[in-house]
Amino acid sequence: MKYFEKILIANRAEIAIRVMRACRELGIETVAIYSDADKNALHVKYADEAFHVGEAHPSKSYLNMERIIDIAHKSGSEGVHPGYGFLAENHRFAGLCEKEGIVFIGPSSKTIEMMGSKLGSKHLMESSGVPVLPYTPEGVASAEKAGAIADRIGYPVIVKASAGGGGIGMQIVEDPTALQDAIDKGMRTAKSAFGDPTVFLEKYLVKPRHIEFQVLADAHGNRIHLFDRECSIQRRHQKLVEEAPCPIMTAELREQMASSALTVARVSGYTNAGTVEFLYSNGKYYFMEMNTRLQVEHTITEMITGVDIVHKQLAIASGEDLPYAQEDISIRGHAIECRINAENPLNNFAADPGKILRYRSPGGPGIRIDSGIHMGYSIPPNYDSMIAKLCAWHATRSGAIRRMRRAISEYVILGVKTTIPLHYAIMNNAEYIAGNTHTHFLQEEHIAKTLERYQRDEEARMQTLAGSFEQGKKIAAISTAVNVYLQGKKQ
Ligand code: MV4
Repeated sequence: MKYFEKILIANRAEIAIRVMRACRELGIETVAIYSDADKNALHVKYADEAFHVGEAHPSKSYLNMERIIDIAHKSGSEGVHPGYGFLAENHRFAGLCEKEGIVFIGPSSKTIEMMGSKLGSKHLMESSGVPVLPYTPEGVASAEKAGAIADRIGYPVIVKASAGGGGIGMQIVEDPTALQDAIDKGMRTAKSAFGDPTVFLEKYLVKPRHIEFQVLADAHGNRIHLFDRECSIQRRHQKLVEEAPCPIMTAELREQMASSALTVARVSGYTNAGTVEFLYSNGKYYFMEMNTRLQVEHTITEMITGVDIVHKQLAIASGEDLPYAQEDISIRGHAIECRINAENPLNNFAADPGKILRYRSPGGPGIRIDSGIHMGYSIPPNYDSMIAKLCAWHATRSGAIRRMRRAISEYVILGVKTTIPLHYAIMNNAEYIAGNTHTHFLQEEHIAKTLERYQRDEEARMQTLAGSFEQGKKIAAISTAVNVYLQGKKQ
């Protein structure tokens, strides 16, 4: 069963390749699109056919709905897989596909639109018995009116854009005197980022955990979850390290959260793969939002469940039944993902695009790499800085951490700065090893301490590895980078 003869992948880089890999295994032909900046990109070479879609700027290429639909028709593609980012959560694009008789490989435009309203989806989940944080049921514009509710909720509160997500327009408010300014600022940001100024208030949780559940739902009312992921380690709302399952999950909490996640999927009429995002603090969890797309970190769920999520997306989109029931899915072992970004962790994570001069990727037992780069490839400056996802699986969490350290030690990327040294520091951090993560983990002092120790270890290793030119050069680069980072910390 191959579900489709041919599909178009409306994305680029590692995620486009990930989708095409599933297609090739199934015998589905693939159509790539590429911008001016991506003429030499790996996803173009991997595809069976490739079409130029426009200029480098996303609005002229990967976001150009009409042009993409046009290419889908011209190439005879029966479906479009949007990957993540770009058009993946654009209900108008999903609707356009529906209208044009092209299968959008994701949920319905209606569900995407409904979940796009953070306020609307909170109403629905609250009335369906899913825990939510105390909030203002309507949009707020004046502190005069919202102040009474904020008093009742209790400070600190957070201002959030209803059309938002990903942290844009968010403002933390510590006391009533700061409320009006925060609402004004939130509304301005929301208006310019989303064209919708609606903001609401919610109880603010200090240093919560971000825990999410992967769900799959077919068009015939079958719904399952693929367990949980812990995604708290982030910077500026970009996740850096994820793991599955969540290290503090208990059987009881998992049962409750999974049941809530499946309720979210049911009441939203969800189909295809999606993620239900919760915040967790002091033994309690709260629904935040649903991501109506395949996520970057789906890989680690695949590693612990053995389910090929992209394969299931294709099956569901073609009208197939989910081939299993909840009891058929279990967790096997533990998986961690490190996002390797072409940026300098020691210079405020500034993007560092450019040419890859040396590239050697890890391998061996339990390692998975999803990437769109190779030696000699020039990373264009126009897009996201994530260049590879390094995932490690092991029967145990501590084994997965050790395996990740081993894989990192094998990874050679020269020519651009990357987040690799930071990942090594995290994998050696006592708090991380103990499973004590939260959304502000990277702002804590202990990370700097781990980097310091890591630097000493690396200097010792450099002596023994001096014979290996590439390794020596790599470690020297890391050492220098760590120094710069620590100097930055002291200022
Ligand atoms: C919060 C919060 C604390 N309290 N809401 C950030 C993006 C969006 N998905 C929700 N976010 C948060 N909402 C309340 N009521 C803290 C965050 C938050 C966060 C959440 C998940 C992952 C990383 C984060 C980093 C900073 C803040």
